[in-house]
Amino acid sequence: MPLREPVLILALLGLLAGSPLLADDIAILDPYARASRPGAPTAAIFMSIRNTGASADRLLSARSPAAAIVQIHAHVEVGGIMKMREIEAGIPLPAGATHALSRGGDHVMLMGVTQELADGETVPLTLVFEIAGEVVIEVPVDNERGQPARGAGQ
Ligand SMILES: [Cu+2]
Repeated sequence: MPLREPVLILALLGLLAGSPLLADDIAILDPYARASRPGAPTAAIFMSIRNTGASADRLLSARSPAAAIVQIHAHVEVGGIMKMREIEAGIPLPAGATHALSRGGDHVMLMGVTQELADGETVPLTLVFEIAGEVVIEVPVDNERGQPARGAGQ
């Protein structure tokens, strides 16, 4: 496959530059972590995952030394209340698709966080894909991101 070598080089450049990250046919775009609240034992990680390959893949699981338990979560409505639920089958990634992990939607959940997640720090995260295998990224902590606007001066 003639594209193979350029993709590999891009992957190496991505690793050196930090972002975006390419590992074979998976690109991780704009990852960030956010503590549920200051000092909380839980946190969520958001990003966009792009499958740039020609075949479908699947995000199976994730792990991190920064938390005792890492799960892939979805938000589902139960009786009018949004609750988080583990996606045990993982997240399917059709060829060419981009799947957003975002506030109020799917996310990587850290439980039993072993370090306080302060702005400016990074969290190591390993994403395990069915086809692409393991993708290791450093996720910057950004507790301010995605806060709804609350008017001028606040
Ligand atoms: Cu969650």
